[in-house]
Amino acid sequence: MTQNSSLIPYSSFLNRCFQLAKIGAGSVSPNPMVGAVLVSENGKIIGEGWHKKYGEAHAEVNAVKSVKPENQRLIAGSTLYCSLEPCFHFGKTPPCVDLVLEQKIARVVISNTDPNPLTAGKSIQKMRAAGIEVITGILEKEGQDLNRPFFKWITEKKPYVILKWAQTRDNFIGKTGEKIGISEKNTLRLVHRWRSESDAIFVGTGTIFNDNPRLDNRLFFGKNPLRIGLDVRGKMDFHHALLDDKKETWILGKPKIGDWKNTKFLPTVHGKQLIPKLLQELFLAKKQILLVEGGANIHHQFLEKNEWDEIRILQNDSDLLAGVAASKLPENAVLVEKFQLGNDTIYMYQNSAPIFKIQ
Ligand code: AOF
Ligand code: ZN
Repeated sequence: MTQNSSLIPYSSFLNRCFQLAKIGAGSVSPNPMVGAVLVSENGKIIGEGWHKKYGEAHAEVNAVKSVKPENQRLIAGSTLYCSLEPCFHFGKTPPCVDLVLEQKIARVVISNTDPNPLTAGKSIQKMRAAGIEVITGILEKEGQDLNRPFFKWITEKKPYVILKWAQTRDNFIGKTGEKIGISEKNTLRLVHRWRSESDAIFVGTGTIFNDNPRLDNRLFFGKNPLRIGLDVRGKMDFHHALLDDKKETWILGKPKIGDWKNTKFLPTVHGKQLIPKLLQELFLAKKQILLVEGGANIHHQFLEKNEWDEIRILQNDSDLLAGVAASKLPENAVLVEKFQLGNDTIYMYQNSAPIFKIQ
């Protein structure tokens, strides 16, 4: 169904679903972020829910659970708004479509059909067959934008790749052999937020030896992602933070003897096969979002293969005059957002290639 002015109320409730869904950022991957709103026949919101944590209850279940006892009689006959088609299958949780039927919900308004082959329109069919009015495709593009990593993951079986770098106004990302800070403190907090919303962070050998990064999330709430460092020749030593074995870590390179608890060595992932092999390993490990923090050589390899989905550049207004040059922005990069944080300007680009074909 296409959108027209008579569907504006649908849009506003679905926008609320998107807001709710986003609370799950960083906690639900590799599942999608999903929000649901229950609206009674007289147009009042009686329940709201979102998918909070991977493996736990889905948005629809939380929306039904949130209804106050005095409003429970209003569920039958109500309209359920969901940012994604309710699931059809028994996964880590039972099918949400059965909950919709049990609760005698009269109408369901959906933004996106679930591309997961286990659902993929089957719930829509089942609900229609049971006499429920189902309206789909409202704010479809916005729904897909919300879950770009999930759509790519399901349709291409690959993680979503975000290239991130900080640069000076004159396009330098640093100096060889010297650790220099470019971004301001508040901007670093934003970077840690991005880390918390990612499943893995990757850096190359140059960055490890230059900056000795910890690659953790210490400035924002939420989780620490998997740390990945490239060390083909096994030159890292125990003063490197990535070898502290304190957090889940992959080292792409020569194994080091030791009693490792959280560190895994993947000796075969390098050379020409580096990117395809890494993406495949990440997919198998259910890591959906990869943040690539550098350096320029690593970014270059992802750009050359067009294996990237977003580029996020943090540009400080200072000049460095000389140093390591930032990667060149590819022609297929589309600016989708730009904002200011103190003396830093944040540029967010997306790859113009569509991730997911609108059916
Ligand atoms: C929904 N509502 O809130 C979400 C859905 O293993 P499970 O049971 O958690 O199922 C995961 C799949 O369910 C996921 O791949 C996607 O297809 C769908 N996610 N569906 O009805 C939700 N998060
Ligand atoms: Zn579900």
